[in-house]
Amino acid sequence: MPRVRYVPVQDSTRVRDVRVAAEEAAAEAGLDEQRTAAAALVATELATNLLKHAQAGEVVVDVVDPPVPGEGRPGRVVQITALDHGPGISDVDGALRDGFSTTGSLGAGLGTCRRLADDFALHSVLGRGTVAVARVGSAAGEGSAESPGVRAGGVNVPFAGADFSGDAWAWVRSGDRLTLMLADGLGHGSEAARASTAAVEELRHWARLPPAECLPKLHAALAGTRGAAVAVAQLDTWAGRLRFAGIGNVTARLREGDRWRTLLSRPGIVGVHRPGTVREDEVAWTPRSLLILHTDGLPSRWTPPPDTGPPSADPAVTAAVAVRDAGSSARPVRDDTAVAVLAPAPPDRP
Ligand SMILES: [Mn+2]
Repeated sequence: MPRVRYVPVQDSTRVRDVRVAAEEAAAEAGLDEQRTAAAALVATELATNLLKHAQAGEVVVDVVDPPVPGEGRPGRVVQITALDHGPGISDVDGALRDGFSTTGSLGAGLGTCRRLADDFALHSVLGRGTVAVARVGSAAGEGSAESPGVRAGGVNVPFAGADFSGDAWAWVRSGDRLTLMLADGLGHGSEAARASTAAVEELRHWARLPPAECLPKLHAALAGTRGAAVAVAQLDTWAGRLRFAGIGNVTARLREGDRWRTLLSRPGIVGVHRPGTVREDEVAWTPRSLLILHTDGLPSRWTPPPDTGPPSADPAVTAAVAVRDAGSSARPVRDDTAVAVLAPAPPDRP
């Protein structure tokens, strides 16, 4: 079962823990020595930067599917997400230049992160904090040969800093069909993770099926586990249509222009109790659309704030901002929290 590594960073002793987490994730992802070193350096820099700019924050290190998935290949990319509630960075472009440092530290700098990582995105709002996401895969630029015009990404935060998250997301491709799935294993901890991991593994066999046909396959595969709530969204890039089906309590929000629409799941528990019929929604997907799936670690009534996005922002950044800002309200988090985002690729992307 894949681990999710969550490291709160309150002082410099935790920087080493973040580096070790990145090295462990790199080993899990099968990265070579050079890419492992790159992941370790990026992780060290992001953790150091948290202390420098915000005094404290959190780093999540995870092995994820790449934002543009290859045909039939499982994700083997180390994702390092740093979140803080600090004062924010006033000069984001400047902070991304090599050699830029606001405090004269000897850190490699965020410019180095951007150079070493396959993807690097920084979101900073003065007074609210900073989110940085870096992905390091086996080779820079791999898989970017043909862009389907859409990207997906997510963030998974285990409850109480546990080794495993009961939530899991996956992003797979079959021809023109790209499928984003978010599963919430019942409860939390390793047994919940076993259920959601089974859903991820089974999904990889059925990437060509529409969501309503995929869910019964997942239901069969999850028999004997605790079961999971599962939402499946599938974009047909050729037709520009998004199909959605879900069973259980995973929330799906679709931005259509200026409003958010909720895509409804059926009651049930995949692997335990399946509704007789699984209804599938089909909606148009445009370059202004944005889809956010989240588990019940976020309040089910949470509404994405008006400044969510923009749609072309890195989907994992949008997910991380949602986790940070929705989780910072008065309501204490009592469960694993995962958010997965489907977003149009920026038009100017090379
Ligand atoms: Mn849950």
